[in-house]
Amino acid sequence: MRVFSGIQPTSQLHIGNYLGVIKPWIDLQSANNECLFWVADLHALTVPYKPIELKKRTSEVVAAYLTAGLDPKKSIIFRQSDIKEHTELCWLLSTITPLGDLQRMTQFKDKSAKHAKNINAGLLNYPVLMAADILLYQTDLVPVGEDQKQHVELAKTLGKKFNNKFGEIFNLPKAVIPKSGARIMSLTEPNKKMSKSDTPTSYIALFDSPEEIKKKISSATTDSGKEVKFDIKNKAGVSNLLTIYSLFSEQPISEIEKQFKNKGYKEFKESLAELLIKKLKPFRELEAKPEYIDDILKQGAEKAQVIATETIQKVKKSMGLI
Ligand code: AQP
Repeated sequence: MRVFSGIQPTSQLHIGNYLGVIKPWIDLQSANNECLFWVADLHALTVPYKPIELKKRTSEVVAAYLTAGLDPKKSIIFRQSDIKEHTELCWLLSTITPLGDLQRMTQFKDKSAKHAKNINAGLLNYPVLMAADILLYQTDLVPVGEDQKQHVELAKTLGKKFNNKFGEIFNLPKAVIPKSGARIMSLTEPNKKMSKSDTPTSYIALFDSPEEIKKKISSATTDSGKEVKFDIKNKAGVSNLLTIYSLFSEQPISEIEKQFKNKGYKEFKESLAELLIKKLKPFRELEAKPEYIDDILKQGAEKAQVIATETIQKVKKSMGLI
């Protein structure tokens, strides 16, 4: 299977990005799939950003990929803006995309509300660029968190529509959503997704110091009860912390509930903080060598370019452009 997925270099990566996608990528890479993992720097331009930070964030994302276990010998690791066919195909696909479909997208509505002073056309066209990313590589599987499922479905719809109109060009992708960890919630507002563009107290970044981890976990929102029990409806905060505990410790939630029976939230949170400090140590100790990262991106782009060129040629031919 050809696997394709990426992350935006918008801010520091958090444990939601790690549990929702990076961890599942490692399993897909180990299962001998043909994997392409990339940095979505063009998507990152749709929200306010500092140009000087973009390259640094891109390197951090690649460094996090490598620390987590992505292997450039097994997977193609590249940067979106290095392959110009992404934007070319985005334009071509936009000519068959109904405006109403884009206006209906949950992310567009959420981000428009969050960045009310910067509702740019890129934010609206984000899913068309994402469809171009996916279809350009004739992707089979797109591992994503719950929030991106709607965009992958649109990519499939546009691929199908294009094939019906111009001939069988695109492979139709399928979203792969993990059973647990697909929607890690904010530490401060457990009814909202953990997001890297929110306030830093709401997420644990992969590079957070032990002190920051302890502070953020101890002040994570829970409830007025005492019982460490999974109950999304009445105990959203505790349930989220249990999910995080379970995924990092690889223990079932029921075991963790037993372990903390009659022990209260303080002890549970201290133990979770210790677990995170231990598990995130490799990210903290990471020494990102810029030349090494540039080299990986360059080699990745060369390999990705071959697939992208082949697809765009077929697309342009079928549309009467060649
Ligand atoms: N809280 C989350 N739980 C599980 N998975 C998540 N993902 C994001 N947040 C969670 C998944 O991570 C991948 C990369 O996300 P992205 O950087 O492309 O953009 P996003 O989905 O918009 O993530 P953020 O953290 O909320 O970033 P900002 O704040 O920049 O918009 C995706 O597959 C996503 O599902």
